[in-house]
Amino acid sequence: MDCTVHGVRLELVQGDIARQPDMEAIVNAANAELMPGGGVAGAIHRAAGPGLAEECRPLGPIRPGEAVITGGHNLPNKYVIHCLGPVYGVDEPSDELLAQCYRRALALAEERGIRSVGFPSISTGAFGFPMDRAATVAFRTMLEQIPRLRTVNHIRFVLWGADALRTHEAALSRCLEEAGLPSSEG
Ligand code: AR6
Repeated sequence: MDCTVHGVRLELVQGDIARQPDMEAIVNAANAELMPGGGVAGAIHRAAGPGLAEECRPLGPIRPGEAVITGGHNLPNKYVIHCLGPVYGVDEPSDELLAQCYRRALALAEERGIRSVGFPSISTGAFGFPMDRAATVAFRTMLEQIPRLRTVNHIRFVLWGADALRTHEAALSRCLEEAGLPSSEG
C-alpha cells in the first residue's frame, strides 16, 4: 500500500527493517538499555555491527515513549532512531506512550533534516501490543503529524510477514477514512 498525504509518501511493505538501503533513517524497537536483543533490535544490531552498541551504551537507559538517535554504523542507513515502546498491560497509558514513540522519532528526524524514515511495528513483538490496536495508534499519530513535517517526505512501515502487512493495510485504510482522506490519494 502506498499513498501520499499532504505531500508525504506513506508506504507499507513486507520486509526486514535492517534491509532498507534507500531509507536515510530506520527506527529500532529498542529495549531500555539500547542493547542488542531479539526481533527488530537483534536484526538492526547484527547488521550495524558492535559500533552501534558502543554508541548506544552511554545514551541509555531510556523510558517508554522516549527516543534517541545514533549513526547507522555498518547499516546502509545514515541514522538509527531508537524508540522504547510500552510493554502492553504494564507501561500505561499504553496507547499514549506508543503514540509518543512515533511523535518523538519524527521530531528527531526533523531536527536532523532527514527525508526518509523506515518504521517497524513498535511494541507488537516481545512487548505484546495487539497489532491491530498498535497499527491504529501508529497511523492516527502519523496522520496527525504529517501536516507539520518539513523535511521528512517519505515514511515506510516495514512489516514482518504477510499477516502483519494485511493488518496494517486495514488499519491505515480505516484511519485515512476516519481523517476524511481517500486511500487512493497520490
Ligand atoms: N524487520 C521488521 N519487523 C520485524 C523484524 C525485522 N527484522 N523482526 C521482528 N519484526 P520486537 P517490541 C516485527 O519484538 O515488541 C527486543 O528483544 C515483529 O514481528 O522486535 O517493541 C528488544 O530488545 C513485531 O511485529 O519489538 C526489546 O527488549 C515487531 O517487529 C523488545 O524486543 C516488533 O517486535 C522490544 O519489543
